[in-house]
Amino acid sequence: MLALDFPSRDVRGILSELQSLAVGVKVGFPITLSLGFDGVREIIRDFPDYYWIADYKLADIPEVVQYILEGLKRVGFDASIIHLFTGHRRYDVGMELIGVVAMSHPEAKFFRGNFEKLLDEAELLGVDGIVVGATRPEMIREARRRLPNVRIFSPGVGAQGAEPGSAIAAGADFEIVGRSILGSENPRLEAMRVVEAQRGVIHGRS
Ligand code: 3DU
Repeated sequence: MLALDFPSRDVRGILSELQSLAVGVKVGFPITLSLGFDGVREIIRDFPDYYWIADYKLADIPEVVQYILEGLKRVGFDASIIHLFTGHRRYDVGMELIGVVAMSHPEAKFFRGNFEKLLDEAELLGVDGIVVGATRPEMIREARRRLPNVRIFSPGVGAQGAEPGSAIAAGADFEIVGRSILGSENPRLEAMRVVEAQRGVIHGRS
């Protein structure tokens, strides 16, 4: 999946080029600040085959989260990322929910002590997916054991150091890649490299 953070190039061109290589696109504040929600809505409308994830990492009281989720659904998103540490009620939005359990960046030290509790919260809330950083393969393995039916999304591949395919090898369902593709001279070629590494894992070649 592509993390479409920085609109350094022609966004539509990149989305067209990656259609056969990426199954989803994650959109957050960086690109929304430049395109606005109307711009994001138009892009989602023009590329309906991607699984569109709203990554605004929601962390608020349930009434506010419910209201925001309804708005994001109207923008056209298929799923939304929420923080789990705030605690939640069940939401009625017709949209998949993905809870943050363990972030990939080195500064994310608080996730280590709270990992088990956040997994408990993900289970209690019945989320469809969780985020576990690709740089933390031992946590991916543990999350896969604990929540066998929940999809695991792993950012941190490429720019943050995790090798393409490594999170999938540990049990993740999807790897999320941003800068190493967006910042590349040839995004399609870079995405092919990632997909080829993932295929290698799936076919047991690595
Ligand atoms: O490092 P990259 O450029 O490949 O981008 C990673 C993306 O994943 C980026 O959009 C960042 O916001 C997101 N992310 C998480 O959601 C959670 C993490 O633990 C790490 C990155």
